[in-house]
Amino acid sequence: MHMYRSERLWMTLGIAMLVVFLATLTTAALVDGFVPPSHVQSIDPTKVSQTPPFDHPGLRKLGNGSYEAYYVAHIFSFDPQHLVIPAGAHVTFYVTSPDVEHGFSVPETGVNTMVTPGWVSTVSHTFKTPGKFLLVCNEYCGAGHQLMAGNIEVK
Ligand SMILES: [Cu+2]
Repeated sequence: MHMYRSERLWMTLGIAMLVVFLATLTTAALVDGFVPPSHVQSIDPTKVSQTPPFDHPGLRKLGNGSYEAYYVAHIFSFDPQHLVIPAGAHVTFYVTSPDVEHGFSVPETGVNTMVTPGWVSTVSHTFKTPGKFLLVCNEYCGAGHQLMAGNIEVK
């Protein structure tokens, strides 16, 4: 099969770019530990209020300075609205929604995830210094979206 030199060149460039992108993706996944933003844990969105541990959202102590925080994001508030955690705590947030798509963001901390009905989103952060952090929904979720906020107090 005859191929022009320019065809061969472009095909080589295309394959080389593909190899570079796959190598970057593989390196990010294996070396840097990057994973898709959403956890693979699923939940029936119609039964969130009856499904443990989301039937009693809040903070759970695991020991060794680690905590789990279970949140339900619904129109137009977070449950719990206010969370108090000790300084230095490593908190893993588990967030779900029984209604529509929401956002879960704690500015200045890197805690930021989408909350999709039917799925449990997970994000972790170590709160090193005391202070009061705002928790906001950063996905437009309806007419009361601007009211959807809470706070996290680190003592
Ligand atoms: Cu919202």
